[in-house]
Amino acid sequence: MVATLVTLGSVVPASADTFTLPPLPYAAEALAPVIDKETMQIHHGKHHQAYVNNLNAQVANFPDLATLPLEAIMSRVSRYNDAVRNNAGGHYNHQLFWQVMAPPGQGGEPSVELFAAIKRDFGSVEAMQTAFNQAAASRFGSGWAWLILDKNNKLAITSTANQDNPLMDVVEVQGTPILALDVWEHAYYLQYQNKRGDYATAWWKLVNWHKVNHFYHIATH
Ligand code: MN3
Repeated sequence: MVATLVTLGSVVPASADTFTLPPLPYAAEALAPVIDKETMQIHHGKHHQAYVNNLNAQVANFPDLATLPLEAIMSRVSRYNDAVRNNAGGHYNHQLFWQVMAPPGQGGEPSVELFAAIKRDFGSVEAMQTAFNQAAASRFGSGWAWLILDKNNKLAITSTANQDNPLMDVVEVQGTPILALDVWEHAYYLQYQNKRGDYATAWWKLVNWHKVNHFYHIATH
């Protein structure tokens, strides 16, 4: 007796996933010696991939996730569950984080326009960096430090817990992020162990000012 083959009318290919992991904009080893290759491989390939997978799993519960830009999901994140908040946040935050870093020596410097705004709002680049590192150091547990353009079009430093970010309608200080630092232990522990401050200080060697300048320009025009 010949078995009857049952074929599905349509097969949804894997590429139909709403959210996908973008490739790193540089090789995993390119940020060494500030961030080592293994940390980058695990952080991007395992952690960021998990946020993408877990966010895709929520599309069945909230079909509008498939139709909205990530930034729009953030601005109305209070409508969803914690899984969307954590994983859409994780996806957005890491996409930004990879972009605002470059191999040491390749990141350029603040544009004339951004430099003037930093001077206006913090006094100097060094004072801004000190405030940023203070925010990174004082964030209890897991989270992020941010340089944002706030609702008054001024630059401000803030930090958020877990995978929250300043675009979310659930956070205290809202604004447009132009620079982000991941201070979860998974971002630095292999190389820096418990020395989060050393990681934050060294990380400035990686800042991709070309991108930060661009994000500032977009946010202000
Ligand atoms: Mn991370």
